Amino acid sequence: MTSDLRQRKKAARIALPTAVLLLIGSAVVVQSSAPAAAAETTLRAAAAKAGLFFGVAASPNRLYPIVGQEFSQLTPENDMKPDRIATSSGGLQNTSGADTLVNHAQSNNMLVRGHTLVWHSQAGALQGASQATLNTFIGNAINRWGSRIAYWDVVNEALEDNNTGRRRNQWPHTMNRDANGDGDFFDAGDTDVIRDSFIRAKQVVQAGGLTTKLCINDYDVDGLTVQGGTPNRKADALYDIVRNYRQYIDCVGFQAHFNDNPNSIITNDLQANIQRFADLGVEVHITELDIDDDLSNNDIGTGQAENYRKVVRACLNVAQCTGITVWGISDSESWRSSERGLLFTGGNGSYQKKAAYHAVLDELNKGRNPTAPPTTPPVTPTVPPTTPPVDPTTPPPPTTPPNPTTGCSATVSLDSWTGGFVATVRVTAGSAPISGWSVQLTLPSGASVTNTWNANRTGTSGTVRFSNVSYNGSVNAGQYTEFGFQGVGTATGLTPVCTAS
Ligand code: 9MR
Repeated sequence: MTSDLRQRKKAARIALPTAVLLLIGSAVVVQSSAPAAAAETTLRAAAAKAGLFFGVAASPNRLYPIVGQEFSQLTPENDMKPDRIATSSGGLQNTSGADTLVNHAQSNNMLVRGHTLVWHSQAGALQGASQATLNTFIGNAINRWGSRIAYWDVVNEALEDNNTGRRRNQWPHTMNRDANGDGDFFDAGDTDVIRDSFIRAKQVVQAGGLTTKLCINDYDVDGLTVQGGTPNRKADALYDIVRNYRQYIDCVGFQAHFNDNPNSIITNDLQANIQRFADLGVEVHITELDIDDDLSNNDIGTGQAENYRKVVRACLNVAQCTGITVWGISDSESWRSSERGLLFTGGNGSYQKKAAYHAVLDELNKGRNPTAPPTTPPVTPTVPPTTPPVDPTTPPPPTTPPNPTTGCSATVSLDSWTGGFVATVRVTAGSAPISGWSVQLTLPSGASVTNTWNANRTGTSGTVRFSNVSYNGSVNAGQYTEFGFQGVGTATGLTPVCTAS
């Protein structure tokens, strides 16, 4: 990041006791209609219950117990960057730190985000490399860890600072060519390092039968607007990239390094921006979250804890926002320690929870959409059930309506357009907790699935089966989790059948 992005105004801070902050937070809570469940006491458990991961950036020398206890996803903060692992010919070197992190994640049942393959900064021996060499590196890096990496940042920070909406003009973007001069790099004759890197990554994933999802990641792309209401052109440019290359891009990372730079503040339209990317059918992640503790010119919230709460809530309110990662454990061990932007104080394995931690945990425990009505509200009969209108074309209701006391049930809501659809499936546990689930449904002829989030999938057309991923299999009694899929064709009359394990 450039130094102008690090400019901070340091106003005097008013320390509020944690308990007061929590009281302020709880005063605005609208209770969910779902039965109250015991609050989870770790970030990873609370997030899992809400159907998302909660992760942390980590280094091999800081793999303290807290990493596996509080977090369900790990991003190597520096150990998978090209300057660490790439040779000038696109080979791999010095992978021991990355290996340690991947192994640690695996043994603690954490997802891994690979960070990062193509980046103008920290390029090391790849600085100035050709697309062919980048492609070699992309293949080597993806294949080394295979499906042990759930998400890879294929391209990082491709867009310029200062809200211009332009690509960077330093390598590797100097390889870009706008053949017809129309101002974009999306045309057939254009050369685009973003497109070509994603095409290569997708080839590698498909050739290896990997489950790894491919992401583009950037900062200052969080809101629809920046300070003062100006459109966020950097976010708009990212949106255009994802829309144009949707077939290769599975996920989008909003870094979310919030500070006092006018382009780096938290705006009220964060959720709407997450939603518009989600509507393209990609997963959205908050990938590098930290929030300056005296952010003074933000549009929403006043204190750090409240700002954390707002960011977590914006993600929770969009089903395809499937994970939040904080960029380090504690303030003193952070890249921006002077802004005290994280959830813990302390260091070297001994950490103390901040008000921001409690706010995040509390917000996660509320789950997704606590104030929204159910997407498929139950139909309330307007006539007494003892005198139902007789309709000879309608079969009689079952004499023993299904009312499972255990197991799970599933409902689906559809968002359709000409030629395509997005389905959101809600899996609800019966009166007993479940530790895993699968949902089977049959798509009409001509419809097929092109993308899935929050679930593993078998099949793309006809009868398709979905099952939980590592972080959303456990659902408490009466609670629900959601997954989604996008498809082509028309999907009507879907009847999901849920089986619990
Ligand atoms: O936190 C990282 C810091 O330790 C490194 O010195 C720096 C340079 O590699 O990168 C920091 O992480 C950056 C991330 O890789 C990309 N987005 C911005 C992050 C903070 O600068």
